[in-house]
Amino acid sequence: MEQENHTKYNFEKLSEKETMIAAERVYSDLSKRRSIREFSAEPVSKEVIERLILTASSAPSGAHKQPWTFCAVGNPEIKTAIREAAEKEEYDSYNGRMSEEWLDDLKPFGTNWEKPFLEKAPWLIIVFKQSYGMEDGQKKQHYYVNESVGIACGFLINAIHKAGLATLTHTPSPMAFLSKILNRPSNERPFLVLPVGYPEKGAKVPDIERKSSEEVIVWY
Ligand code: IYR
Repeated sequence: MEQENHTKYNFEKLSEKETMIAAERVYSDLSKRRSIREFSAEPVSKEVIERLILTASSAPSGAHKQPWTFCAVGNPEIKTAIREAAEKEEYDSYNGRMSEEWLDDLKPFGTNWEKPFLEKAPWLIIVFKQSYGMEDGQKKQHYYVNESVGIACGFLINAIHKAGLATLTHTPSPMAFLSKILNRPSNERPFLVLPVGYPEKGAKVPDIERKSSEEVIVWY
Protein backbone atom coordinates (compact mmCIF):
# COMPACT_ATOMS: atom_id res chain seq x y z
CA MET A 1 0.00 0.00 0.00
CA GLU A 2 1.44 3.40 -1.01
CA GLN A 3 1.30 5.83 1.88
CA GLU A 4 1.18 9.47 0.85
CA ASN A 5 2.84 10.74 4.01
CA HIS A 6 5.87 8.43 3.62
CA THR A 7 9.29 9.68 2.64
CA LYS A 8 12.40 7.82 1.51
CA TYR A 9 14.63 6.45 4.29
CA ASN A 10 18.26 7.34 3.67
CA PHE A 11 19.90 4.16 4.88
CA GLU A 12 23.68 3.86 4.77
CA LYS A 13 24.62 0.23 4.22
CA LEU A 14 27.88 -1.01 5.70
CA SER A 15 29.80 -4.00 4.37
CA GLU A 16 29.72 -7.22 6.40
CA LYS A 17 33.21 -6.49 7.69
CA GLU A 18 32.34 -2.90 8.60
CA THR A 19 29.20 -4.16 10.39
CA MET A 20 31.28 -6.49 12.59
CA ILE A 21 33.79 -3.75 13.35
CA ALA A 22 30.97 -1.34 14.19
CA ALA A 23 29.21 -3.90 16.43
CA GLU A 24 32.47 -4.65 18.25
CA ARG A 25 33.18 -0.95 18.70
CA VAL A 26 29.73 -0.17 20.11
CA TYR A 27 29.97 -3.14 22.51
CA SER A 28 33.44 -2.14 23.66
CA ASP A 29 32.37 1.46 24.21
CA LEU A 30 29.00 0.89 25.87
CA SER A 31 30.27 -1.88 28.12
CA LYS A 32 32.64 0.69 29.67
CA ARG A 33 29.62 2.70 30.87
CA ARG A 34 29.10 2.66 34.62
CA SER A 35 26.55 4.17 36.98
CA ILE A 36 28.29 6.86 39.02
CA ARG A 37 27.26 8.01 42.50
CA GLU A 38 30.09 10.48 43.15
CA PHE A 39 29.69 13.53 40.90
CA SER A 40 31.97 16.55 40.55
CA ALA A 41 30.42 20.03 40.51
CA GLU A 42 32.12 20.82 37.18
CA PRO A 43 29.55 22.57 34.98
CA VAL A 44 28.04 21.17 31.78
CA SER A 45 26.49 23.57 29.28
CA LYS A 46 22.76 23.86 28.73
CA GLU A 47 23.41 23.32 24.99
CA VAL A 48 24.95 19.90 25.72
CA ILE A 49 21.99 18.89 27.89
CA GLU A 50 19.60 20.02 25.14
CA ARG A 51 21.36 17.81 22.56
CA LEU A 52 21.26 14.81 24.93
CA ILE A 53 17.53 15.28 25.55
CA LEU A 54 16.80 15.68 21.83
CA THR A 55 18.63 12.37 21.30
CA ALA A 56 16.39 10.74 23.93
CA SER A 57 13.34 12.26 22.29
CA SER A 58 14.33 10.65 18.95
CA ALA A 59 13.47 7.23 20.45
CA PRO A 60 10.63 5.19 18.98
CA SER A 61 7.30 5.45 20.82
CA GLY A 62 3.76 4.04 20.56
CA ALA A 63 2.05 5.71 17.55
CA HIS A 64 4.90 8.25 17.67
CA LYS A 65 3.19 10.08 20.52
CA GLN A 66 6.54 10.78 22.26
CA PRO A 67 4.78 10.49 25.64
CA TRP A 68 7.56 12.11 27.70
CA THR A 69 8.66 15.35 29.32
CA PHE A 70 12.27 15.92 30.37
CA CYS A 71 12.72 18.44 33.18
CA ALA A 72 16.30 19.71 33.14
CA VAL A 73 17.12 21.16 36.55
CA GLY A 74 20.25 23.28 36.90
CA ASN A 75 18.84 25.69 39.49
CA PRO A 76 20.63 25.05 42.84
CA GLU A 77 17.59 25.86 45.03
CA ILE A 78 15.43 23.39 43.14
CA LYS A 79 18.17 20.75 43.30
CA THR A 80 18.35 21.26 47.08
CA ALA A 81 14.57 20.95 47.41
CA ILE A 82 14.69 17.70 45.38
CA ARG A 83 17.53 16.34 47.50
CA GLU A 84 15.75 17.13 50.77
CA ALA A 85 12.46 15.56 49.63
CA ALA A 86 14.18 12.51 48.11
CA GLU A 87 16.24 11.89 51.27
CA LYS A 88 13.11 12.05 53.42
CA GLU A 89 11.51 9.28 51.34
CA GLU A 90 14.74 7.29 51.06
CA TYR A 91 15.28 7.46 54.84
CA ASP A 92 11.88 5.82 55.37
CA SER A 93 12.60 3.27 52.63
CA TYR A 94 15.96 2.21 54.08
CA ASN A 95 14.52 2.18 57.60
CA GLY A 96 11.48 -0.06 57.23
CA ARG A 97 9.93 0.07 53.77
CA MET A 98 12.52 -2.10 51.99
CA SER A 99 12.69 -5.83 52.72
CA GLU A 100 15.71 -7.51 54.35
CA GLU A 101 16.41 -9.31 51.05
CA TRP A 102 16.35 -6.00 49.18
CA LEU A 103 18.71 -4.31 51.65
CA ASP A 104 20.98 -7.36 51.43
CA ASP A 105 20.99 -7.22 47.61
CA LEU A 106 22.05 -3.56 47.77
CA LYS A 107 24.94 -4.10 50.20
CA PRO A 108 27.57 -4.59 47.44
CA PHE A 109 26.64 -1.17 46.04
CA GLY A 110 27.05 0.72 49.31
CA THR A 111 23.90 2.78 48.81
CA ASN A 112 22.04 4.47 51.67
CA TRP A 113 19.41 7.17 52.19
CA GLU A 114 21.85 10.02 51.65
CA LYS A 115 21.84 11.44 48.11
CA PRO A 116 24.43 14.27 47.90
CA PHE A 117 24.68 13.84 44.12
CA LEU A 118 21.19 15.35 43.77
CA GLU A 119 22.74 18.70 44.79
CA LYS A 120 26.25 18.32 43.47
CA ALA A 121 25.75 17.15 39.88
CA PRO A 122 25.37 20.21 37.63
CA TRP A 123 22.12 18.88 36.13
CA LEU A 124 19.26 16.65 37.15
CA ILE A 125 17.15 15.35 34.30
CA ILE A 126 13.80 14.28 35.71
CA VAL A 127 11.94 12.17 33.18
CA PHE A 128 8.14 12.23 33.32
CA LYS A 129 5.86 9.84 31.47
CA GLN A 130 2.65 11.26 30.01
CA SER A 131 -0.08 8.72 30.80
CA TYR A 132 -2.21 10.58 28.27
CA GLY A 133 -1.74 13.71 26.14
CA MET A 134 -3.40 17.10 26.56
CA GLU A 135 -4.22 19.11 23.44
CA ASP A 136 -6.45 22.21 23.70
CA GLY A 137 -7.92 20.92 26.96
CA GLN A 138 -8.75 17.52 25.34
CA LYS A 139 -7.39 14.20 26.63
CA LYS A 140 -5.48 12.28 23.92
CA GLN A 141 -4.69 8.59 24.17
CA HIS A 142 -1.05 7.46 24.53
CA TYR A 143 0.14 3.90 23.90
CA TYR A 144 2.82 1.66 25.44
CA VAL A 145 3.85 4.53 27.67
CA ASN A 146 6.22 2.60 29.97
CA GLU A 147 7.91 0.86 27.05
CA SER A 148 8.27 4.14 25.12
CA VAL A 149 9.66 6.15 28.03
CA GLY A 150 11.95 3.26 29.04
CA ILE A 151 13.40 3.18 25.51
CA ALA A 152 13.87 6.98 25.54
CA CYS A 153 15.73 6.69 28.86
CA GLY A 154 17.98 4.04 27.26
CA PHE A 155 18.75 6.46 24.44
CA LEU A 156 19.47 9.19 27.01
CA ILE A 157 21.84 7.04 29.07
CA ASN A 158 23.66 6.02 25.87
CA ALA A 159 23.89 9.66 24.70
CA ILE A 160 25.22 10.83 28.09
CA HIS A 161 27.94 8.17 27.94
CA LYS A 162 28.85 8.89 24.31
CA ALA A 163 29.13 12.61 25.15
CA GLY A 164 31.81 11.78 27.74
CA LEU A 165 29.58 12.37 30.76
CA ALA A 166 28.21 10.14 33.49
CA THR A 167 24.84 9.47 35.05
CA LEU A 168 22.95 7.30 37.50
CA THR A 169 19.46 5.82 37.12
CA HIS A 170 18.01 7.03 40.39
CA THR A 171 14.51 6.01 41.49
CA PRO A 172 13.60 7.55 44.83
CA SER A 173 10.42 5.89 46.00
CA PRO A 174 7.71 7.10 46.10
CA MET A 175 8.40 9.89 43.59
CA ALA A 176 5.25 12.04 43.87
CA PHE A 177 7.29 14.87 45.48
CA LEU A 178 8.88 15.50 42.05
CA SER A 179 5.52 16.40 40.47
CA LYS A 180 4.92 18.89 43.28
CA ILE A 181 8.35 20.55 43.29
CA LEU A 182 8.42 20.80 39.47
CA ASN A 183 4.75 21.75 39.28
CA ARG A 184 3.90 19.13 36.62
CA PRO A 185 0.37 18.66 35.25
CA SER A 186 -1.77 15.66 36.28
CA ASN A 187 -1.25 13.74 32.99
CA GLU A 188 2.45 13.39 33.88
CA ARG A 189 4.00 10.94 36.36
CA PRO A 190 7.66 10.86 37.47
CA PHE A 191 9.57 8.00 35.80
CA LEU A 192 13.30 8.36 36.46
CA VAL A 193 15.85 10.80 37.92
CA LEU A 194 19.16 11.11 36.08
CA PRO A 195 21.89 13.28 37.64
CA VAL A 196 24.25 14.27 34.80
CA GLY A 197 27.82 15.53 35.03
CA TYR A 198 31.42 14.43 35.39
CA PRO A 199 32.49 11.80 37.91
CA GLU A 200 34.32 13.14 40.97
CA LYS A 201 38.09 12.73 40.59
CA GLY A 202 38.98 9.23 41.81
CA ALA A 203 35.30 8.16 41.91
CA LYS A 204 34.90 4.47 42.65
CA VAL A 205 32.37 2.00 41.27
CA PRO A 206 31.39 -1.47 42.50
CA ASP A 207 33.48 -4.27 41.03
CA ILE A 208 30.72 -6.03 39.12
CA GLU A 209 30.66 -8.65 36.40
CA ARG A 210 28.11 -8.94 33.64
CA LYS A 211 26.23 -12.03 32.52
CA SER A 212 27.77 -13.98 29.64
CA SER A 213 26.12 -14.43 26.23
CA GLU A 214 25.19 -18.00 27.28
CA GLU A 215 23.31 -16.60 30.25
CA VAL A 216 21.36 -13.95 28.41
CA ILE A 217 20.81 -15.27 24.87
CA VAL A 218 18.69 -18.20 23.70
CA TRP A 219 19.30 -18.91 20.01
CA TYR A 220 16.63 -20.54 17.84
N1 IYR B 1 15.99 3.91 45.49
C1 IYR B 1 16.96 3.58 46.49
C2 IYR B 1 17.23 2.12 46.59
C3 IYR B 1 17.86 1.44 45.44
C4 IYR B 1 17.20 0.41 44.85
C5 IYR B 1 17.77 -0.30 43.84
I1 IYR B 1 16.80 -1.90 43.09
C6 IYR B 1 19.04 0.03 43.37
O1 IYR B 1 19.63 -0.69 42.35
C7 IYR B 1 19.73 1.04 43.97
C8 IYR B 1 19.13 1.78 45.00
C9 IYR B 1 18.24 4.38 46.28
O2 IYR B 1 18.36 5.10 45.28
O3 IYR B 1 19.13 4.33 47.11
